[in-house]
Amino acid sequence: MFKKILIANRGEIALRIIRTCKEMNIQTIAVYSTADKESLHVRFADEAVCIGPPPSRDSYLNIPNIIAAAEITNADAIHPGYGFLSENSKFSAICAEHGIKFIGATPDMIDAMGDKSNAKETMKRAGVPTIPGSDGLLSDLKTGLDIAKEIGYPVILKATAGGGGRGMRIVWKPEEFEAAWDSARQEAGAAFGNDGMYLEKYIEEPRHIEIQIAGDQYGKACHLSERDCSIQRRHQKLIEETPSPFMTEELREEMGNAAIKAATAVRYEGVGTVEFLVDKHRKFYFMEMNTRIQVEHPITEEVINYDLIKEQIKIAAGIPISGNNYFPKLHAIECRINAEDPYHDFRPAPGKITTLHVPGGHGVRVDSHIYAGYTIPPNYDSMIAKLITIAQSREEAINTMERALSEFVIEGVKTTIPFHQQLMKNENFRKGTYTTKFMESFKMEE
Ligand code: MV4
Repeated sequence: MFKKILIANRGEIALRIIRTCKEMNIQTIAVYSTADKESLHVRFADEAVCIGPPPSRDSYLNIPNIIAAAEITNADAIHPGYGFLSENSKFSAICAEHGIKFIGATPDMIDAMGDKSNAKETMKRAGVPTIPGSDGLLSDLKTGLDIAKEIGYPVILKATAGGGGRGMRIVWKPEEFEAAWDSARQEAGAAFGNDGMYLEKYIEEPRHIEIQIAGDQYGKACHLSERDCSIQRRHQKLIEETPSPFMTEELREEMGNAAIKAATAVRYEGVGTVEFLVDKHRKFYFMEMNTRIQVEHPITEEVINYDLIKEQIKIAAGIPISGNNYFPKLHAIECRINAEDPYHDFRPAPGKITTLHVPGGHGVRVDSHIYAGYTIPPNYDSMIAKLITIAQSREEAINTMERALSEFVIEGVKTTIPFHQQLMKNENFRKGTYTTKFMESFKMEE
């Protein structure tokens, strides 16, 4: 087992990783930017190394500085958390070259899944359902138009290097195709330095349901059930829950098996997520595969009683997985509490937290790095806490969430707590009938 792990991240996820390391008797090294000098991850780790000034590209994305920090402290592994360098194939390769175990995917795997068209073709060959569309990249506009005519409108153009919805265009009729093609390619080229595009039938009002998987170094893989992440705004998830209110035992079995097929086909090592779009007929299609731990992992941990960070570390250390699939025994919901003003287009609201009261009691978990007197820097993600409730049923988990939200006091900055309070009262949310379109019609009441 590793003796020392460097955590190449900040905020709540850095704390989350340190907590598991402590329980596993593994020494921890925090890295921090000058903006994070007073952060809890710096205080909770055994050692801490400053890696640069506030901008991410100079600190949490600064590969030479992070590798230097790992070398001077004798780290034998690096945990990248989510975001930052977690899906950076160069970083994964550089860690390997330095004899440091990257607790995440291999460079080849990151590249294979990071190229969305390639990932889709790989999954199609493995027998995982994919959305009808082009076979690989579109060579030119004419081919795109021909395929669109064949599969029928609406269609969606997607950048193969895409992410966060960038370089994506829905095309409702042939007359709109050329303009969409030009602008999507231009956007993708500028954002990713890669303007490769592929085409799919557009699925209207789908649900985003993802399957948590784990694979070990010996080719074995299992699934750990689903998370429903359909409630998003501008490709940012606001709330996640498991089980999905849309799920049936039969569908879970089918999607779980498809996810295992996906993981086994690429000999996936580590924990990962296979994202699916599910249409109103409960037909599901591969969308993307994430090769990192995700923000919303705690809801899965809570319903199956399983430490996913511990599993990541064990897999990286060469310990085989049991191979059992896990099914939810409870219901869990996560509300992402962001320092944003939900009454003004969710605009970021960094600043100093003057008063803090964190909810507790039965069925409540809070993963957060904030404290009274903490100043949220403007340089990073606005998520400041994850409020997770766990209960025997969905209705009870919602009731616990309402109770926990009412106890949560954060003063000094605006937060998304009022949004979540209104969401818990929303009829569509309570019925569980929401889709990825939900936030387009949601309006905050004053
Ligand atoms: C789609 C789609 C409908 N049909 N593909 C959004 C980001 C990227 N991961 C893929 N996305 C979508 N792909 C087809 N063929 C709708 C979306 C989509 C979406 C998906 C999941 C969660 C929220 C979303 C919001 C808008 C669009």
